[in-house]
Amino acid sequence: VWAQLPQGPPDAILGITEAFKKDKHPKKINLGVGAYRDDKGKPYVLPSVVEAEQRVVQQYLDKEYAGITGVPDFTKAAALLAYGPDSAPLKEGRIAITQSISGTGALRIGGAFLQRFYPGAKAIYIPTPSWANHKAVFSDSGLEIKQYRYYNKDTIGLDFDGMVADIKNMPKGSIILLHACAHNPTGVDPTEDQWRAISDAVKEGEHYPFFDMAYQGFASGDTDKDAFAVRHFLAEGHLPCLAQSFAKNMGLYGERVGAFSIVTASAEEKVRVDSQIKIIVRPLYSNPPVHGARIASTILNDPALNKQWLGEVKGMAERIITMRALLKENLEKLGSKQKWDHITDQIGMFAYTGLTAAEMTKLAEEHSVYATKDGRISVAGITSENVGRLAESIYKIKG
Ligand code: PLP
Ligand code: TYF
Repeated sequence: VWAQLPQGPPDAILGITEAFKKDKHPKKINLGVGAYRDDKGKPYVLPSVVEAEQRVVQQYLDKEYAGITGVPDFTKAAALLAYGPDSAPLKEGRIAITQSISGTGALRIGGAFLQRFYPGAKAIYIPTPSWANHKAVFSDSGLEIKQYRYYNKDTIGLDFDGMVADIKNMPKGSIILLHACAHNPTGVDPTEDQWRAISDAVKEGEHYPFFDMAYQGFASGDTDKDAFAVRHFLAEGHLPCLAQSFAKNMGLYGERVGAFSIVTASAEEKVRVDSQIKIIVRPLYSNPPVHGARIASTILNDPALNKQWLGEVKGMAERIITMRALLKENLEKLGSKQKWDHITDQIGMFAYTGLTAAEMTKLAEEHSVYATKDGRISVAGITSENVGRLAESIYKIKG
């Protein structure tokens, strides 16, 4: 049956780990996939997660199916985390929300919902560049992919003018995907003032904002600060939708904990939106797994544990910020003639080094340092021990 089936390419990001595993170098470095590592280079299970999981297990809860939209205590708390306690739509019961298979699943439900019901063109504008999976998720949802300018490779920063001009040139009522914070892959975010201008341009065009928030807390170490864009859009009267992931900020990667929500115009509209979300989810996977959502819910709903978790998120964000500074410092100490300010200016899990694909290949082949060909490195994979060798490797290639 499959004799004619072509071999597909490996995932651009997850494929890196396979190449890394095959390398025999004793000091090889993997900066490919965006997964947090502690300063010993080990995966990190947050102490708040360990505590919450023990509490969940000790309750000997039953293993019945969750409802189609998941664990209600979790989704309520997830909405509160994103939109904030002062959010008018939240207080007025106008936010439809469902648990999802992490952030990817949330994007996929959103894609399906928009494909089925959005009254305008079935296209979505994503930034150039964007997370590699966005194109696949939305085109598999039946949406046409279009792009807007985002990154300026000359400044290794935001192409703010290009972005706003592109938003203004989109057909009225276009769907636009926005990374809420810690843009992947560039680590380049708009400032708060720039977000205000972006919100104005989106409003002017009557566009539909779709926020992808996979790193709340990871950018600044403060979950409220990282929610600025989403909350500002709401305050400005936009009615966006939102994909949330708890993979990074709770380290719950493999538990697949996320949420998809739609801000609606009224409590009555919310009920109808809810009903259609359920109809989309039912044939996709029926209902989500409960264990990870129970862990997240325990953390979010217990004030002491929540406070502890926020401290741990801050700790992860701060270690990343320290590694950025160390990498830059090491490159400068080596006498690099390049400017490396962007390494410390960028935020979140990734740094966009500005290295070309050919230079990234050299980095892997000659120095056993693995990362994506676009020059992105996962700063979370840098440690006090490997930062020196990393800087030397980059210096040998770039000067
Ligand atoms: N969106 C962005 C921008 C991401 O970087 C990621 C990856 O972590 C996701 C969504 C979704 O990831 P997950 O499905 O693991 O929550
Ligand atoms: O960009 C990253 O590295 C993370 C993790 O198919 C990831 O977002 C990468 C690829 C993928 C799923 C998750």
